[in-house]
Amino acid sequence: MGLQIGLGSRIRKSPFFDALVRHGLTHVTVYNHMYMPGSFGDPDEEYRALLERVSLWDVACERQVEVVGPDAFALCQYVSARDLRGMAVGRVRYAPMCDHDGVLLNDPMVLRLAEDRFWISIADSDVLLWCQAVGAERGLDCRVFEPDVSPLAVQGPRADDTMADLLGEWVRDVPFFGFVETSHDGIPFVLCRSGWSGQGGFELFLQDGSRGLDLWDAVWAAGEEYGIHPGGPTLNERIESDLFSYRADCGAAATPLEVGLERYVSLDRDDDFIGKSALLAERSRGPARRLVKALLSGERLAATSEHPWPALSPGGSPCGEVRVAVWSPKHDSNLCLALVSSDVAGGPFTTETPTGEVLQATHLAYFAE
Ligand code: THG
Repeated sequence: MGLQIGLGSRIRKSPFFDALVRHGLTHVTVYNHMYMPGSFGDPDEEYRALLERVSLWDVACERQVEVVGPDAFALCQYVSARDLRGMAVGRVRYAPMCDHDGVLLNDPMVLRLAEDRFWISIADSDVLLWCQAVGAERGLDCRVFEPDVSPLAVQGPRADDTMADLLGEWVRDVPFFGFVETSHDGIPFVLCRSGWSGQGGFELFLQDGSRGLDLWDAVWAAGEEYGIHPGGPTLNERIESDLFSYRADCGAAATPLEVGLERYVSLDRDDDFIGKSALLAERSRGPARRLVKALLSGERLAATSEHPWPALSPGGSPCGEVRVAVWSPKHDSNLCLALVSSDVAGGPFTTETPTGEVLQATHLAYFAE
């Protein structure tokens, strides 16, 4: 018998979980102490459905941290490296969050539900604890908790048609990173134009965990005439589209300046935020490493490795690591993200796979630039 990993009931299941099993889920990972679906057994078809039709993803593991009360804005503003001033109700901002050393802690989307009420829609780390502690230590008057909210993503060129059939033509007017509270068949959710792909679409933030299967089935039925397919966050497409994955792309200790998130960090803000002085110092000396996107030589890679691969400079010395590597249909080549020292970044390097094969990396771009 091969390796068995016992997960048990500490790993939470989403309200959509039984629907995933019904649709033939084959690959799952763990994110924010929950199962996150990866694949239903045919990654090529999942990629095609996302680029050409419409794809349905359980992303309930993108948990919400709700901050509500008179000082809710003050807390969100202080933990965010991005300036949130001027953000209207019904709008979203992508707002990286750092620790006091300027190290990235998370890269959430922040939704403003009311003047004094926010959802911080988090990547994989325990932002709930961080925000509760920072709020309490600073004596801020607000409540910080995890609400019963579970996002479901509808992504791809036919996502608008699918959601218009389900909810009405008005959905086409929802702007990017804008949202409205709505419902279908008594199921309450926030409809937001967002999602972790470059193909467009919506996220439905389900507000009643007991109605998960009803919401999944309703979207599925509406999408059937558009060729809807089950999927999940799609590794090759998201790299092609420059979407950052916290911890997959950088490990535990990288800064937003190293990983290409500088344009989402408001270093010239006139107010203080956690990590500001460290990030200002880093900006003036220049980041030590850079996240780069590069083409990789060799046969089509089947799946990404469980471990990063060492990156070697043209002179043969260690210069960082290849964090993720995958076949890219868009580039008709293997594609990787590598975190390499700044003196090597921008040029060629090599990497050694777990089977000892040496692949040539050809620089494409600094990530997200
Ligand atoms: N949806 C929701 N929550 C999330 C994610 C999500 N939380 C975790 C993780 N994903 C956060 N990471 C990102 C990264 C990029 C984007 C969204 C979430 C994104 N970026 C756009 C871009 O780069 O073009 C726009 C950014 C901007 O202009 O402000 O969409 O996927 N609910």
